[in-house]
Amino acid sequence: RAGSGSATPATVAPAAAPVATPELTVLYGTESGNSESLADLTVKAAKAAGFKSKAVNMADLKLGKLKDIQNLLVIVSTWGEGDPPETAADFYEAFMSDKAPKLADTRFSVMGLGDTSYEDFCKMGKDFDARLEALGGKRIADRVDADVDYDDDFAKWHKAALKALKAAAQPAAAPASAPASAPAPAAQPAAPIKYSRKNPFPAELNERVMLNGEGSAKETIHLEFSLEGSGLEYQAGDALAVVPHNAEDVVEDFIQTAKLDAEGPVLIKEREFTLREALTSQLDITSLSMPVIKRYNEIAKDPKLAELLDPSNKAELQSYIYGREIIDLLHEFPAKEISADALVGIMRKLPPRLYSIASSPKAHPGEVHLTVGVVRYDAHGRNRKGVCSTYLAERIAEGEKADVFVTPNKHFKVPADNDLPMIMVGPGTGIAPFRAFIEERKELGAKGDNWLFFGDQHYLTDFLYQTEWQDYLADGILTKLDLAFSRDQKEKVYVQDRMRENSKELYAWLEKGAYFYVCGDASRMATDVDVALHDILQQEGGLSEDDAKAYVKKLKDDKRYLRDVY
Ligand code: 2AM
Repeated sequence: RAGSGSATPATVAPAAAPVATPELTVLYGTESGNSESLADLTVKAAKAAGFKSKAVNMADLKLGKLKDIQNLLVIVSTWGEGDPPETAADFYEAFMSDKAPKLADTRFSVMGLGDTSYEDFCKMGKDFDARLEALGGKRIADRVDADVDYDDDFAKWHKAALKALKAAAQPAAAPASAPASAPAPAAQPAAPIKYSRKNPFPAELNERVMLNGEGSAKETIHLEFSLEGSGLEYQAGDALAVVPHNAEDVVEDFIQTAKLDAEGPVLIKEREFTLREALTSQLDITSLSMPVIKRYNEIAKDPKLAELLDPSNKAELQSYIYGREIIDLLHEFPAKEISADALVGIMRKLPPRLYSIASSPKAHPGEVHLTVGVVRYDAHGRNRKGVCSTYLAERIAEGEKADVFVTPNKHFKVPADNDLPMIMVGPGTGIAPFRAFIEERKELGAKGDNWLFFGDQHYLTDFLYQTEWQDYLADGILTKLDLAFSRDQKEKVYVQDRMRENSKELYAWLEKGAYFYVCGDASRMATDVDVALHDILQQEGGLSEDDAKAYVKKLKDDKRYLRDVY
């Protein structure tokens, strides 16, 4: 009887010659954690397909080790204007330089993550792919450049890449014990946790508070959501993704401009919606990008647009896109005839927006808080609204729900050692994670010193969470608070000016092992703060320019210089 333990097999199969389990490395460069979680899924699928596999962060890989990797999958995201993720910047630089080793034995495939609304879409993926080939690597599956809605691309890519690697890694003459006809084990990503990117949690809005005083030019709101019953967990330093809806008036305007029936049916991934529903909750109806214009003009066939899309007119196209949205395209280049389905087909899925969490779960169990700057401006003769920030400001009421999920930010955390000092630079909404950090340290009973640099336009109206900071200061949890209100005097004063004024002490804190955190505007503030940091090291540490750079590099390598910038 089959299954009977006492049965002696009539024949004993000869032990098959041991076949070494092939190894596979999934190398990732991540900023908000998406590449990292896809790398983890790829590793699971690789293991299921018979590989010995691990995920490696670019931040942790020595360049010289690259040549020892035979089977390599790379997942890397692109940030801002074609930049690598913060944690991958050093690796990227070295990899693109002539220090990179020859890769004669490496089989590879690359998946790039990006955002089609940026000009240098998926530049990192493209660079890694081209460089791996130039160094002698063998591409076993085509690169994929994925937009914010990357799930389907990822599924296709990792299945194709694993299949190709499997075929290449397996000796042509398969051992008798593994008949050639046996199907390879299907690559299966891990079972998803209940609430996730794919299945966001409807979180109830408990409270919304306007943080700016009357007369402020800013509109910054504090939001408290309930995570009760979600099973969702987060840590201070993580981000919350919010899946917004478009504004009703923007949707109506869109439908009228396109001269379509709001109640007519459209299909999106085989699901039927009315056009109004699709434009409200499913599609990115605002972000204008080259791919959107291209797809639109396949229908509109406007010669002026065709001209603009010509590669020789790249600069003109960029300047056309600047400050415009899809509705401008519909107005300025009306299509003679466009069906609802065709129009829907030019747009991408409405992407979630990430916000740095402003609370510690230890201080607010079952809740998550956000600090959101509401975006409104005029451009090209129309009022524009930031999709998600105005959704949070005016389209959900207290007691209503918004779809959310947590995206971890593994490195942006309070120091593991409770005694080490923290220096936090967070002007504007950059304050958010530092409110979480201080709450976290208070709950932990951490004794390390804490120093906050905060700035905004005016003391009277824009001192976000003023009373909380003053209480922390009185309690001694906050050791030092330096404020830069840029528009309260004739000359602008910024956080980096306050850093320079305190250069001696700042240097002393760093020498004592302080962590240095920056959150907020990436394009100018974070760059200027970085320059100030280098200057302070030269001035107070007596370091040369190169030594100051090396000091900063060491801070980064030790994960003591951490940025969450956007
Ligand atoms: P400003 O708008 O008055 O110039 C938060 O938005 C604060 O950051 C504001 O006080 C803003 O000042 C300031 N800010 C603007 N540019 C900055 C920069 N390059 N470095 C630091 N802070 C900056």
